[in-house]
Amino acid sequence: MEAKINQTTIMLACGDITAETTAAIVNAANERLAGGAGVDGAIHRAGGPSIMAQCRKIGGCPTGQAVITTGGNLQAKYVIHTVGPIYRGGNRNEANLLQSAYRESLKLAVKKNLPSISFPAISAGIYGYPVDEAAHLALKTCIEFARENTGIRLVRHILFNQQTYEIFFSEFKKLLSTGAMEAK
Ligand code: AR6
Repeated sequence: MEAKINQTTIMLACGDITAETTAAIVNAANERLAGGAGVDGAIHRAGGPSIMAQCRKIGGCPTGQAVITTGGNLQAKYVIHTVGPIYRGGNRNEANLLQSAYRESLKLAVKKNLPSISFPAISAGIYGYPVDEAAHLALKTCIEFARENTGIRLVRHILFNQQTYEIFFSEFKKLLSTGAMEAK
């Protein structure tokens, strides 16, 4: 499923983010940029040790912020490492922090003049964010960003399994039906 907002196409797809050919892929990292399981582990495995060497130099990333390294052996030229919130019930500023993680990643892509970016479902795995809420916030933030910023042509949301894809699909449809956006 995809929709075009101004100059930006926002697209949902099922798959493994390490195979993406967008200019950047986003990593759902931790504050120490120390690597881990989930998508973080997969990106470091596929990209090779040069990514971790750059992460060590950067030293860390607060929740809701984003930093950039090169993509190592990945097809994507860059990895944008962002840190989503750990879900602790929903009253600990999680929604703002999750939106900030998406927004800061998009801002970094614009700053670097990158035309395309792929996101995983940040915080929706080990960090425990309910997938429907995470999907709503992810898509809302990207739609709002595309309305207000030009430069990024393609934003892909890469969902690791069919169930997560279906949830993103349904949240995307809801958001599109409430706004004047062309969907196909
Ligand atoms: N491609 C796309 N999506 C993936 C992939 C992949 N290769 N692998 C997993 N996912 P998670 P978080 C999905 O746990 O919740 C790490 O240890 C996964 O199914 O990777 O933000 C970090 O170091 C889920 O839908 O990230 C942090 O400590 C989504 O990616 C912590 O986990 C996010 O799941 C971050 O937790």
